[in-house]
Amino acid sequence: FLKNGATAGVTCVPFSGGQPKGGVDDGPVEMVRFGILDQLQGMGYAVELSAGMDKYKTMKPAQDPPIGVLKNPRYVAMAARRVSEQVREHCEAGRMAVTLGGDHSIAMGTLVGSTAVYGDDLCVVWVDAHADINTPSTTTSGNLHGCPLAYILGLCQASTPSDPFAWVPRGCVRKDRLVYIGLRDVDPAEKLILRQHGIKAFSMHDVDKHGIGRVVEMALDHVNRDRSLPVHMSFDVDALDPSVAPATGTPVRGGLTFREGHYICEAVAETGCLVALDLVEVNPALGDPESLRQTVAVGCSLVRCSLGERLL
Ligand code: NNH
Ligand code: MN
Ligand code: MN
Ligand code: MN
Repeated sequence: FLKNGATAGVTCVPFSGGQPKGGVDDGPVEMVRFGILDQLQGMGYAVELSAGMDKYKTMKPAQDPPIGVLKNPRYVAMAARRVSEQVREHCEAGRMAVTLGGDHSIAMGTLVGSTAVYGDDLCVVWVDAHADINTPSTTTSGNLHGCPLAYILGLCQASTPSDPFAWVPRGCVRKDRLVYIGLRDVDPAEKLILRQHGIKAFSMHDVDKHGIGRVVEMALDHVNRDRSLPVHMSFDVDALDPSVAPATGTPVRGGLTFREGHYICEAVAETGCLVALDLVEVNPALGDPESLRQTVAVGCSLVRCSLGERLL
């Protein structure tokens, strides 16, 4: 799919409006400071960086009252819309779209961007402790980073003209082309949604039972049996165990080990099908300097592995 697989189109999204904790907006700059762009160049990629990352901080609307329970709805929608345009440009140009967050609400944008180019052939591998599939009516937190997939899959009510998310093409990702790995903190209403819509998910229980090798194989078999379709991987760093990635807003114990996380990335890279990658929820403001360094380092390392860095 990649006309020029050797170019990485990187979009930095310093955005935290999809959840209440500050600091996750500094995730991208910390990963850049750690050297992710040079590292990708060192691997042989040309790096094309989206312009205007400062805009995300200044685009916050003066007035953004909650809509129902949803917090910062206009801000989240504006930021995600901008992300969608930047990711679409990278995909159109045949680049590997790499998006560094930021909280996970920005995935609404990355998926609109990638599906605009790859259509409903696009497969989504969502690596997360959480399912991020709450609708505006099921979310109890009102945090939009817990909702992106409900919009993308078209599980929310039809949009009204005043809906800030009216630009999101409902159902741009097919339910049978989404698969989860790493789940362990799923809200009761989300469990119902997954069951009702037959959405495939591999929880940490499945990782324990089958081993990560078999789980990734089964996950890819589900969405992309012939390994012929384009894949977008959205990796929430909280999928990793908090001992591996402590600096994140909603850590949940019992997560992926360092190697399990990397194995997923290596195995997806090996298929040659990856066209877009999100690495989100790195929050440098949480924890001591060593937790920060460790989390930023593992985030960069997951990106490199997903883009084909090999152990040997
Ligand atoms: N499900 C919860 C919610 O809707 C938590 C979501 N938090 C995340 N998702 N970090 O990845 O608010
Ligand atoms: Mn998430
Ligand atoms: Mn099609
Ligand atoms: Mn999460």
